[in-house]
Amino acid sequence: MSAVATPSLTERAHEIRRTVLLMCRGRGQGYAGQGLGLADLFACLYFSELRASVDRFVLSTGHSAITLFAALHQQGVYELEELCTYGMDGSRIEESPLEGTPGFEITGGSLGQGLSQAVGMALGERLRGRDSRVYCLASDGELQEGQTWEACMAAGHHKLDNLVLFVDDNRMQADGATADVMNVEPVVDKLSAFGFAARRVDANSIDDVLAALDWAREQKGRPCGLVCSNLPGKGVPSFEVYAKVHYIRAPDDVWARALEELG
Ligand SMILES: Cc1ncc(C[n+]2csc(CCOP(=O)(O)OP(=O)(O)O)c2C)c(N)n1
Ligand SMILES: [Mg+2]
Repeated sequence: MSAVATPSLTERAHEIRRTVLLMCRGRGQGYAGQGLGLADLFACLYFSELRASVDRFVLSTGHSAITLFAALHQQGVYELEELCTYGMDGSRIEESPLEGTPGFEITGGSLGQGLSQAVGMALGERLRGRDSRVYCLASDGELQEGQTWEACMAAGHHKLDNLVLFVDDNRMQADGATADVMNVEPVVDKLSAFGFAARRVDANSIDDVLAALDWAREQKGRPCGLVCSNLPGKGVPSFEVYAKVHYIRAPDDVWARALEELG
């Protein structure tokens, strides 16, 4: 009998990146930069950290759903054939999916709301006496939404140590560099002021992400904030140079070359 080796987290991340490119290739467009940049974080979350049917993941940044769809593909939730209908009319593989789409807790699209919902879930889990942990991904652009800070204030006030906020610190948003549109720094200091245990993470390093998740589980009596530096387009050199490109629309040969570069 031959044993089937479990893929490493590096292999998981690589496969997420490949799926992201194949999904975008279907219609020739999509949030490829985000999908590639966040692949290492999602590999760690979905293949190491999250406990099935216990922990919850709330995607506040709806348009980064492409990464989650790609991770769910490796969990057997979605076939690649269906994922390649990403963004097409009638497909449930929407660029910003609705609550009820398998694997998605909330409706995406209107940014800045997910952390409030995650705070409610974390409070609810605690009231029920469960040891569930709630993880929420919000973006640097979403920090410009006042509601995000209201949610931070509530999380700090209620000492929600079952809540982890990831800030996708890719330093871009739809209209350019976040620092130019409206600076959100210093994020670690701001989260700390709202009562979080907060630190920066290199979210393109599997080791750094795993160490940060270990650190987060050790924090007691306050929520955690992990500010996740990542490079949009990571792993595909010709896309890394689009570091400030929020949405990529390109002819088929560009996607074919990107897949070759990824290897
Ligand atoms: C409430 C709300 N305001 C504005 C928008 C329009 N919008 C879509 S994406 C985006 C940029 C958000 O920043 P970020 O998530 O950091 O972008 P990325 O890093 O993915 O480029 C904006 C403002 C929206 N979807 N929802
Ligand atoms: Mg951003």
